[in-house]
Amino acid sequence: MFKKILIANRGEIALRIIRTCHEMGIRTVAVYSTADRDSLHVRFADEAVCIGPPPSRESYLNIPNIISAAEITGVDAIHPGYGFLSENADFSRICSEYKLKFIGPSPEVIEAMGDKATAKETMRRAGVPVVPGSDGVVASLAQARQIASDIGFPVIIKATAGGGGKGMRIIQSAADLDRLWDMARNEAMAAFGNDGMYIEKYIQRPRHIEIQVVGDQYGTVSHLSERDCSIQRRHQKLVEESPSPVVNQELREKMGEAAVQGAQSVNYEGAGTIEFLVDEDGSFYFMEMNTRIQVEHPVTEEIFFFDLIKEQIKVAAGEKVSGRRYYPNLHDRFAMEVRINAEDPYNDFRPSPGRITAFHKPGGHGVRVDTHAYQDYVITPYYDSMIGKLIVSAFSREEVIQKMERALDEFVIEGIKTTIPFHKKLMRDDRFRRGEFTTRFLEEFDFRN
Ligand code: MV4
Repeated sequence: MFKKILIANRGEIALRIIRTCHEMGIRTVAVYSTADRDSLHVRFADEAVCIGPPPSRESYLNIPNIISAAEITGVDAIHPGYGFLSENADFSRICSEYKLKFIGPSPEVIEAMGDKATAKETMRRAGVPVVPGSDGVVASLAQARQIASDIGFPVIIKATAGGGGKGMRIIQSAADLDRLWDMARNEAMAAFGNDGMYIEKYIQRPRHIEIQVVGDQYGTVSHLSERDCSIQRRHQKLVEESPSPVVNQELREKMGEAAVQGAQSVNYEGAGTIEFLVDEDGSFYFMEMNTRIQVEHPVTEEIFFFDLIKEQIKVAAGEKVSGRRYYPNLHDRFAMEVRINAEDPYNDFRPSPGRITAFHKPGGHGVRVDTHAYQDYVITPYYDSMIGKLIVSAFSREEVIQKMERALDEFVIEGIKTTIPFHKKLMRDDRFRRGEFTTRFLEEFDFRN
């Protein structure tokens, strides 16, 4: 097992990783920018190294400085968390050149899944259902027209270098396609330096349902059921839950098996997520694979009573996963996470940096708060606005929502605006309470009424 791990991240996830390392008897090294000098990850790590000024490019994305910090402190491994360098194949490759174990998959797998058309083709060959469309990237507008007329409008064109909603265009007609094709390609070139585009049938009202997987170094992949992440605003998730209100045991097993097959086909090592679109008729289609631990991993941890960060560290150190799937505890549980962002929901979710003048977290049975915030903590404008996650778990979805409402009422954050009022309103919405929502839900939800 590793003796010392460097955490190449900040905020709640850095703290989350440090906690598990210490439970495992592993020493920790934090890295921080000058904006994060007073952060809890710096306080709670055994050692801390400043890696640069506030802008991410010069600190949390600064590979030479992070590798230097790892060398100076003599760590065996680097945990990248989420965001920043977590899905950077070059970083993963450089870590191994320096004999530092990157806690995550190989650079080749990161690269293959990072190119969305390649990822889709890889999954299709492994027998995972994919949305009908082009085989890989489309060579020309003429070919795009041909495919679109074969599958029928509406279609969606996606940048192969995009992902997470970046570089996509919904196309309603042949005229739209002619008009938007070059525009979309030029945008993709400007944004990603790669203008490869692929096409698929547009699914009008899908749910976003993802399967958590963990693979070991011996070719075995296990899954830990699904998370429903359909409640999103402009591709930012706001609420995640498990089990999904629309996934029955049969669908869960089919999606789980498909995810395991897909991940196993690339010898996937580490924790990963296979994202699916689920249609109104229960058909599911591969969308993307995330090759990192995700923000919403605690939802799965709460229903399985299982530490995913510990599992990541164990498989990185060469331990085996337990089989084709993990089993939840004796009684089926339900869990839900809401993201607490320093944003003003009354003002188009505009970021709201500043000093937290009062801070009280909820507690009690089935309530978990993962946060790096505290009273007098200053939220700077340099990083993303998520300041914490409130996760509750219980034996039914109804009970989870009741508990969430209670916990939100107890949560006190003053001095900045947060998404708490939004979540309070959402929890009272009838359609949400019935579990009737798609990825379009928030387009129609006006929380001020
Ligand atoms: C789609 C789609 C409908 N049909 N693909 C958005 C993020 C990126 N991972 C892919 N996305 C979508 N792909 C087809 N063929 C709708 C979306 C989509 C979406 C997906 C999940 C959650 C929220 C979303 C919001 C808008 C669009």
